[in-house]
This record gives sequence, C-alpha cells and structure tokens, in this order.
Amino acid sequence: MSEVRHNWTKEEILEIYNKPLMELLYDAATIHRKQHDPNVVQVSTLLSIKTGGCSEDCGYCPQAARYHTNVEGNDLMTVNQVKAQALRAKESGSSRVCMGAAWRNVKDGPEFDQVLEMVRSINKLEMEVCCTLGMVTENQAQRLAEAGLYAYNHNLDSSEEYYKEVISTRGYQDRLDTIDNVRKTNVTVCSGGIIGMGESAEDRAGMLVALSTLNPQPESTPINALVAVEGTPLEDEKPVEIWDMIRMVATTRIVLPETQVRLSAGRTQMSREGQAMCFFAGANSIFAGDKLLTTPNPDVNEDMKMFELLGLNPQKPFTKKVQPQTVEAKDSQLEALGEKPKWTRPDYKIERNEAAKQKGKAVKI
Ligand code: SAM
Ligand code: DTB
Ligand code: SF4
Repeated sequence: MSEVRHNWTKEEILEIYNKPLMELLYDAATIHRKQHDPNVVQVSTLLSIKTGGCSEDCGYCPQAARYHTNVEGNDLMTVNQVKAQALRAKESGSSRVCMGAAWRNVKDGPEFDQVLEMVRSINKLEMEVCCTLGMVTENQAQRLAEAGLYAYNHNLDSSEEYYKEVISTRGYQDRLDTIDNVRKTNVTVCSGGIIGMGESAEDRAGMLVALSTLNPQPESTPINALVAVEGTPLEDEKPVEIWDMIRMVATTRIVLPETQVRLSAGRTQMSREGQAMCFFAGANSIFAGDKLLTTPNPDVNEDMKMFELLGLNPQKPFTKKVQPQTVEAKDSQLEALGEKPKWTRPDYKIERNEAAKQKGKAVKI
C-alpha cells in the first residue's frame, strides 16, 4: 500500500503536473497498478431526476435558470421511472446509478422523501446508488445513508481562488461543509472538478490540494472536461486539449492514490486512443449512457466495444465497500429536522455571468 498524503503543496503538485509526459505516465501507472486492478473500470450511469430551473449561477451549468440555454426544466421523476432506467443500466453493465437534481440544496418534504424511495429501490437492485442533489445537512445525509445510499457527489470544481470567478451564489466553504456532513455518515464521498473553464495549471493544482487534504480522501473523483454549452457564461471556452486531460488524470492518480478517478464529462470529444491514455494514467471509472445530465455522452455499445478492444472489464458493484442496508421509510429511526444547510452568499459580481444573464434578456425582447 502506498502512503496516502494529506499535506501536498501546490508547488509539489504543479511539479508533477508539468513533468515530461512519459515520466508522468510511468509514475501514475505505477501507483495505479499498486492500488487497483488496471484492467477493471467502474461504470456509472447518470440519471437527471430533476432537470433545469436551478437558482444558482454556476458559470458552466446549462441548468441554471438565469442563463438562456436549450435545457427544458422537468419535474422530479417518479420512483417507477427511475427504477426502470436503473434496470436498463444494470443490464448494460453499469454497477452504479448517479441521480442528479438541479437543486441548490435538499429541502425536507415530499420530494426528498421520493428521492429516498428512489435510493431504496435502486439499492434493492444490488447496484451502488449515488446522488448529487446540492447542499445537504448532516440529518439529510443520515437519512440518505439510512435509505441505502452508497455515494454522494459534490464537486469542489476548481481551486478556491478560481471558484470565485465561476460562481457568485455560494462559497467554497459551503461545498466543504456538505462534504463534511456526508463524511459523518457511512456514505462514501465523490468529489472532483472541471478543467477547461479558463483556469490556470495553478488552479488545477489548487483543486487537487483541496481534495487531497480531505481526510479521508474522497473515494471517487470525477474529472470533467467542460462541455461549453451555448447560453452559459463559459460558452466560448476552448475545448480541453487531450494532453491536459491526461496530465490532470495522472496527477490526480498520484495525489489521490486510492481514489477511483472518473473520466467524466467531455468524452464525446476524446478519441479511443486519448481515453486509453487516460486509463493508463490511472482513470478507472467512466460515466456511461448516451446522456450525461443534459448533454451527450458516447453510446453505451461504443463504450463496450472500447472496453473489449482495451481488454477492460466493468467493475462489479460493492467491490470496494459492502452494500449498505436499506431501512424502509416505515421503520426509519430518523425524522426530518426541517433544517436548511447553512450557506454563504458572497454575491461578488462575475462580469461574464451577468453578461450571460443579460444576453438572454436582450434576445427575449
Ligand atoms: N446541483 C448539484 C450541484 O451543483 O452539486 C448537482 C448537479 S451538478 C450538474 C453536478 C456537477 O456537474 C457540477 O458540480 C459540475 O462539476 C458538473 N457539471 C455541470 N455542468 C457541467 C458542464 N457543462 N461541463 C462539465 N461538467 C459540468
Ligand atoms: C460529475 O462530476 N459530472 C457529472 C456528475 N458529476 C453529476 C455531470 C456532468 C454534467 C455535464 C453537463 C450536463 O450534461 O448537463
Ligand atoms: Fe444548479 Fe448544480 Fe447547475 Fe450549479 S451545477 S446551476 S447548483 S444544477
């Protein structure tokens, strides 16, 4: 077992990120095969259970109500719809379902109760269940755990410094607080970020400092390449170079040796060769299914062909941690406390976010 370090400095991480590529790949691949089976890749299926209409101003997100994208807002899916989709995902080789909701935070009430039922029904299918619902209180995290949740996704997205250039409706500490609330339960933490938002290599390293300092480190870390969606403040960002993705994956693997590193948004732009290099550099998870939340993702059959070509096998559910037990709603020991997660509203003005909001208005008139 290699030692997990929680005291990486930005300078050390930058030095790794900027190494000659062959050395970086060799170092990352060496750590990867010490900790993980290099021929096994975990497959997660994303399901947008509540799409669009979000009150936050995340500059990358097509689901923020204030930007004028083509995303149509939908009501929360039913438990039966979700169960049917989860079954399809299981049949196609996926071991995890990740349910996403375009919410700033979870609110106690009938909609959250419905999500808890979704968690119960997927856990009963013997699949790992992940949710990404925005901020949660400790009580809400406990209720998710009791329903049988395996993982909670809450990304740090960038360095603390660059976060301020992307989101004005909440602060970095709010993200850390939710992660902390999840950590107090037996639900695993999934946290990572996005590259290609105009951030520097220092910011990428800064995000990895923040993730590696978490103790324990997240059990999984998605690395997303920005999907630049028309109407969002980041619509004009240049596509991420594959070399940047490979370097980011390799560096993540080195500083988070035990984590499952997930090759996330942006795979439609990557060749098989590019993705193969990411797997060699230590990525050992993907999001599968023809859609991410609102944007396209490679076809499942194409992904399975790629797995065959590369000799990769999908990871079985509960390989890393035993299946959580589900407590039925009627037997629950926990009641809703009706608390709201505490969050800050720094409200600094981000020019490009303001401009994207105004642009929409101008078009409407
Ligand atoms: N509302 C919840 C939240 O913000 O935590 C959950 C859903 S949100 C869509 C989950 C994550 O998706 C974000 O933290 C971000 O990392 C990623 N994401 C959103 N839009 C993206 C985009 N256009 N390109 C890449 N990643 C994106
Ligand atoms: C994560 O890190 N990436 C996923 C998942 N966690 C929720 C979401 C990617 C969203 C990409 C843009 C979209 O499809 O809306
Ligand atoms: Fe809302 Fe999440 Fe999108 Fe931010 S990333 S606008 S919180 S759905």
